[in-house]
This record gives sequence, C-alpha cells and structure tokens, in this order.
Amino acid sequence: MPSNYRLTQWVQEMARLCQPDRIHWCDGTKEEYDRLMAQMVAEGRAIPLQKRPNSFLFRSHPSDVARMEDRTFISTPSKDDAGPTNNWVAPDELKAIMLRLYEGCMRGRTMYIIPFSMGPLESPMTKIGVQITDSPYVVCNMHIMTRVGTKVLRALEAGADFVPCLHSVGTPLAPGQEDVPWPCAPMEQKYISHFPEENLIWSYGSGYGGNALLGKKCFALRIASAMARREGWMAEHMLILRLISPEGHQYHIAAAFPSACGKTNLAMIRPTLPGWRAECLGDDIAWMKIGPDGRLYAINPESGFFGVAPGTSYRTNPAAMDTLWGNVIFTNCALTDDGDVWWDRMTPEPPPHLIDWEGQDWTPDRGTPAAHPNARFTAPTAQCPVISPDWEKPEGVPIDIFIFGGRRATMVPLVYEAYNWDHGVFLGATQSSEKTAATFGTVGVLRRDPFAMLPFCGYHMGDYFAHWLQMGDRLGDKAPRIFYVNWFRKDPEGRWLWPGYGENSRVLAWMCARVDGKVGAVETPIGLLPRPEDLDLRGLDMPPENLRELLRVDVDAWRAEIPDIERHLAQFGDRLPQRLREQLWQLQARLG
Ligand code: OXD
Ligand code: MN
Repeated sequence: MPSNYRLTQWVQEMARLCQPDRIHWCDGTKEEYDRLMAQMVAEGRAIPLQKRPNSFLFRSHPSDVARMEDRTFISTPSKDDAGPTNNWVAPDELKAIMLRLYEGCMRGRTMYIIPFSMGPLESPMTKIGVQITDSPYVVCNMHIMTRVGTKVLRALEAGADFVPCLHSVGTPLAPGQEDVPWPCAPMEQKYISHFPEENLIWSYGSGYGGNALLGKKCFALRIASAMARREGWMAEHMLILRLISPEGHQYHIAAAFPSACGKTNLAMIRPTLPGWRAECLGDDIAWMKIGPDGRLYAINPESGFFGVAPGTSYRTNPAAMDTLWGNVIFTNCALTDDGDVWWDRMTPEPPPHLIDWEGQDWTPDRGTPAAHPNARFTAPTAQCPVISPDWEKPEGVPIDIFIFGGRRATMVPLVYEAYNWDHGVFLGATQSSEKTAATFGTVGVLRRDPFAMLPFCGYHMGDYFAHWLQMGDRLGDKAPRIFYVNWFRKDPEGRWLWPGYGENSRVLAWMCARVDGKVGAVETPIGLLPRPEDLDLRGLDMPPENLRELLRVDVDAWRAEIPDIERHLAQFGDRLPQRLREQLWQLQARLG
C-alpha cells in the first residue's frame, strides 16, 4: 500500500463500503495482465484467438453493449450548472442512491486498485487517476488504454493529485455462488456519475467501454472538460493527425466528429495525394494547452484505441487492421471456425460459418449482424503502423487546423472555412449529423452534437461555448484555423458524390494551403469555399458535375435550416454567449 494519505484513506473507505474478499494493487506489468487473462480464460469468460498472438475475445451481456447516455449523470450542486444537455441529480441524492448500491457490492470478488496516468508521465499536461474496480476485464483494458503501474504510484507517493474513479459491475457473489461470464446490474441500477466540483467519478452496474474504463470518457472528457474550463485549457473529443507536405512541412490537425463519421479512419488516413504523408497521434481525445510561444499544443491522453470494429477493413482503414495483429482485446466480435475474429464488412464476403457475438451458430442467411454493431477492439496505440514518432512528446504538438463535421446527405458542402474564430465556434456549436444505424434513434434524423461533445461535456454547454470564445481571445492570431467538412454528400439517386477515405487528403491539403496563405477562397453566405480549381484532384476520376455539386451553397436550403439552428441555440438560454447570437444574425444577413 502506498504512502499517499488521501489515497490510502479513500481505498480503505471504499473497501469498507464494497466489502471485497481481496484487494489487489495493480502494477501494470505484463505478468499481471497475463495472469488475469489466464484466469479469465480458465473461467470461460475470455476466448484466446488461435490466429492472433496474445489476443482474446469477450462476449458481453446483451443488455450491456454500449455507453448509456440516459444513465450518465453530471451531478453539480445546482441543476443549472449541468445545463440542458446533461442528466442531473443533486449530489447528495445521487450519492445516497449509489451508496446503497455500493454497499457490499464486491462480496466474493477482488477489488483491484489501478493507478493510471492520462498522458505520458513526463508531460506537464498529464493527470493521474486511480480506478477501483471489481472487473479483471476492466483491469486488462485499462492496461492498454492508459499508462498503469508503479511509476504512477511513485508519483502519487511524491504527492501528485489524482481523480478517484470508483467502479463496480454491481454483482456481488454469495459464498459458493458461481459467477456469470459477464456480470452487470439491471438497467435501472446502472449509474455513470460525475461530480465535477470534487473531480470524482462513481460508476455502477456496467462493465462495457466508456461506462467502465473510467479514464476515457468519464475522466479525460467529462471531468477533464470541467477542470480545463477552471484551469484555462481544453479537453476535446478530437483525433490528432500530422500531415506532411511533399516539401516536408508539418501541419497538425485536430478534428471533432460525432460517432459513425469516420474519426478513426481520418486519424489513420493514407493520403492518396502524391507526395503527402500522414501520421496518427490520437483517434479520440485531445488535451490542449497554450504553450510558451502562444500556440495551442495537444497531447493524446490515452495509450490505446478502443475502436468500433464493424466496418473496419483493409479498404477503409488498413492501418487499423495492421494495428490489430496481436495483443488485442476484442469484445462482441464474431468468432471464426479457425480461431480468429470477424465483423461485418471486414471482408467483402462473410465466412460461411461463424459463432456470433451472442455465442450462437451463424451463417450468412441468418440476416442478423454476426458481430454487435458496437463491437470493439482494444489495441495499443504504439502498434499502429502510422503512429507518429512524436505521439508521446511531453509538450504535445502545435495545432494548426481544427475540423468539425458531420454526416449530411444533402446541403452541407464538402468543405468550407470559418471567417474567423467566433464564426468557427458557431460552426462547432451548431455541428450536425444524420443518425446512422450505429447510433440510437431513427436513421436519417438530424442530431445537433456541438463539438461532438454532447454526451461528454461535464458542465453547461453554453459555458463551454464561452470557454471556446475565451480560448480564442487568448490565442489571438496564433489560433488554429477552423474548417467544416462533410464527406458524406449523396446525389438524388443515393450515390456518394465524394470517394472519401484517403482521397480526403485532397481537402486537407487545401486547408494547409489556406494556413500558408497560398490559395484563395470564395466568400459565400456560410463561409469560405475553395473554387473547383483550388482542390488538387489529379488522378481522381470524378465527374466535374460532382465537384460543382459538392462545392455549391444552396442558399434556400440553408435559409430553411435556420429555424432548427435557432431552436438548438435557444435551449442554452442566457448562457448562450452573445457573440454566438451575433454569428447567427450575421449568417441570416448573409443568406439574405
Ligand atoms: C467512443 C465514442 O467510443 O465516441 O469513442 O462513443
Ligand atoms: Mn469517441
């Protein structure tokens, strides 16, 4: 047990509450990982894969397959401070409910204490957390997703602050009671709770993904966004990418997209534009701080990818496929007869026989997805073949370009640039995407997901917009340029107008030329657009009418969208910054 008084007190208190049979302090070593995996294999919870070294398949309970936004709470003393987009219960009330649930919840189980850091320990931007959990599956995932171990413990002993993260699957075992393969609590007992004023996370009842790996969405986004506002930095739901021009210039891009818009694909893009190269620095979260030179520097606080498997293939994302050669935890993928994983669209044709994610025999005529649509891989970032050599640089990388975007079949052009920072913040604040089958809700319905942070902002979204405006004021002329993209335009027959994937490098190259002041742009009511000749389309076989359509601003359609934007912004009431209201008026005036 370490000699950090606050830590030992907290662990002892939680142990008295949860009443585990054993306590294990995690050291983050390979031996620890191997031992826990071997134990889970012996218990029948994990299936070792013959085809991928040191890789395992898990199947969750069918009721515990994704993040649960309606069971996620931002518990600030005043409801107003959580804002209209978060679920709220008063801290005292929520704690009373959860304390009753936690009481004795780890009976018959081991309580694991995981000291972890978000970010490389040497970085001034790094923050430490300690997760308590009763799930060995969570421990192994945390080994990959965060930096776990004695080095972190030493930092804690030296007095480092930490965010306490309490997690239980909520399934105590009576003496002699046999465990189930995926323990979790019923839906109404699941709580993913955040107490931003105390930097505290309490999660109960789910063992899956962001509900249970508390370093990711709970700490690195919800709690960190509230910390970042207080401390003057940014915690964003963004990939980080380095683009290198044929002349060797480096450009750093951070991009925010809602789920199912190809974030991981863009993070690992293979540019088709001759001479251009790309390196990945992160696929999900960026922590950014103004550096000594006044520019904005980003680190990726994670050390693993927790990626959606279905749709990932050598066609869509070869770098991701190559990352998955070994040392991977797969969850809710299908199992092949020769001991590998498979998911929908991994190969053009499915194998003739599989065991599906629910453990049932599966053949293509079944008509059901073989893997769950939210099946995941947990893989070490370092294994990505296009990972940047600078991905763990303690000071981070200087961001030149922010990109927002979404999935819109009509109206929204391929790319446009914001007129200025305030306009860019307006674009982020009104970001929209059509729902796909991978997200809950009706397919095709528009969802506004500001900065792709709707489920992840740990405080009032209106105040979050104000924080973005303030960061822009501090950055001044060193602020990144802001762009909006839509890779997903379709023609009236439903065919894609833009090929996407590696070809998106052509759009990124235009952004870099804008940053360098090397290329012009056309002023339109919605922003600055490239002329068709400004995009380098050499070698791309695309009908000219597609390009014209992709770069057309349909003024009538935009006018018709204004009421929805107004409704969306109105929900933030008097916490909506006046400067964003002015952006709306300016847009209306430009649309005429
Ligand atoms: C994720 C998400 O899992 O954004 O990264 O849902
Ligand atoms: Mn994400």
